[in-house]
Amino acid sequence: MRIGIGRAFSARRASTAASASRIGTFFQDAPTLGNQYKEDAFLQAYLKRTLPSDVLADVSRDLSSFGRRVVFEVMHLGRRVELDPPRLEQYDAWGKRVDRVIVNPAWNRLHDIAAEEGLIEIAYTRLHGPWSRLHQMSKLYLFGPSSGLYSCPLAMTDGAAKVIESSGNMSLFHRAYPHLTSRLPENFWTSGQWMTERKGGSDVASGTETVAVSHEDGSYRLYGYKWFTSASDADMSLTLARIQDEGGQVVDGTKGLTLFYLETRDKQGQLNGIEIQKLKNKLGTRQLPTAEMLLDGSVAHKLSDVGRGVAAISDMLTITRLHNSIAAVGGIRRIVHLARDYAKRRSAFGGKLINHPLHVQTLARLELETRGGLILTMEIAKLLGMEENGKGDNDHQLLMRLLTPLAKLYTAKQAVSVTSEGLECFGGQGYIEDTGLPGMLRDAQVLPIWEGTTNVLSLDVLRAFSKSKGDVYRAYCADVNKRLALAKSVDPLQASCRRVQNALDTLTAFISQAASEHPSVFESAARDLAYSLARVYIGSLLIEHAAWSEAEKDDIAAAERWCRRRLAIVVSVNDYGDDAQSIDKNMVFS
Ligand code: UCC
Repeated sequence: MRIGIGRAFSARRASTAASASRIGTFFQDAPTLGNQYKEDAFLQAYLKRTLPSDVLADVSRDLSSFGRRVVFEVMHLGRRVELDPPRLEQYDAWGKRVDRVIVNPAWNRLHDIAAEEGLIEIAYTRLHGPWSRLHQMSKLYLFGPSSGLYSCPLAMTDGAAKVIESSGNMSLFHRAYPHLTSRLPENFWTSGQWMTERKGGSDVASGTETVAVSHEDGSYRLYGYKWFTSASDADMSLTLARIQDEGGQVVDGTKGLTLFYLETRDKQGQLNGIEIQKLKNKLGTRQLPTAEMLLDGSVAHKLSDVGRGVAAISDMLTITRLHNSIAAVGGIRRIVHLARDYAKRRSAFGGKLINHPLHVQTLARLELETRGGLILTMEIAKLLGMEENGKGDNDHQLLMRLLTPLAKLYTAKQAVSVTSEGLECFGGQGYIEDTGLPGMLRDAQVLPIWEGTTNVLSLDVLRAFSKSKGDVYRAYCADVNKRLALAKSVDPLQASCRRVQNALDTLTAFISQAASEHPSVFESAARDLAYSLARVYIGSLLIEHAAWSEAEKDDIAAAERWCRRRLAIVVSVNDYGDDAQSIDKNMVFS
């Protein structure tokens, strides 16, 4: 702004020197951030309520120190990688093809910090047993919005560690897993997840054309074109390909896909049969070296059974979708913190923003969304931690299967709308690049797209229903009812419990009617159904939090507001039947 005014002024009166009296003496205070753990009362309360006290003491100590580090060190590195995005050097000065991705040194520093802080290791060393995932996800939540998208390679690294750990492939386990889970920067590897080819990244079964040719030493050579490879500077990757038989034939569809492991460079540091064709020119996430890659004989190792590639990579997607949710809520927490601080500094219409009820109401709505998204995401982290430490039961698994796509689709969409509203809280400054705010909106926009779009994930919710023959919903209802039963005796929460119960009844009636009379409506109802499931579940989680003996008044108010304004959307199957579908078509295409 200041620069803009100065320029306009000097263009009109080139001979007059700029002076304080002309530019004015007022400058708006920038928002500032303090320790991101200590400023997050809701996260602290959630962890206090959930973790055993000895674990809480350790975790809080770590988060307090990291909450400071993300603001005073990580955030500056994140800003540097945003301002100096990666570039591709394809040829050296003598014309030799080198395909080097040049990154700002801050990107490498973020790699080292991720290792030092154990952002992956915590989940696998399992020092805090079933609570280790909550510890890890809390750190990632603090890290994400400062990290210049280093959170993306970490998501894939975590997913790869999980797949390798559960694969039973001991040679890869000994080779790669110690690197993926290392706290030593010099040993720490990141992984890619190369799923998307030119035909698209949603319908992986028909879009994957990469072929794998077996080699006499038992390895494979991959040939294909990967269209979106996030973090192309990764040390290794998991990717899908179709194994060619001796006649050069492959099996089409899901059954033809196998999961492979490959390292991106050989022992001499040369690319492993990989050509980086170009870096993608993206709306946001410009910090990430996302590339198009040609695999031309890349040495790879089979990681799943033949034809089980989609099922195997789904384990990776479960982890990366959880990371996506944590990145979404971390991002909205950050914009809310910035807007909250700004409201105490900025004056307009005769008073600070904090004294304008409409502005504060807007912030309160953003805060409520942040709490809802966080509590949902943390619940999945909790379930995952239990499962990984032998404390989970069948219902935990069913719940996780359902809640993972729900949280991903719900938090990602909210990240875009909350970030957009958050920018508005800064007026014109929210639109100015130098503030760093617009990048937050650009980066949020990827969250509903990668790792499965909103509709793909809504269909994944239906897949979870049908694969489990409705058991995911049975586990879901039991879990919601358990929470309501605990909170029903808490006087101020009774109305909220009733609302959640009513919404659950509506959902159950809808699902039963659709299943018995109109199964064809499920596809067009999938998105509304998913939203309803997410919102009802969040309602029950906020009620549980508010029923805690140490809950604050605002926790009760948050549960009450959520349950009064945000529950189920699906009501009638008629809204999704043939008539509705034909109206949709006419409205759009007439
Ligand atoms: O890779 C990308 C960018 C990387 C960047 C990472 C950033 C991380 C976040 C960072 C935060 C800062 S983008 C790639 C985006 N693409 C996707 O996410 C794929 C989206 N499409 C789907 O999810 C589809 O639903 C497919 C591909 C899974 C559907 O394929 P099919 O062929 O129709 O699958 P089927 O036949 O339904 O399932 C095949 C098997 C079944 O197992 P079996 O055979 O035992 O019955 C399914 O049950 O896979 C199983 N399966 C699953 N299992 C499918 N989906 C799941 C699931 N979600 N969980 C468990």
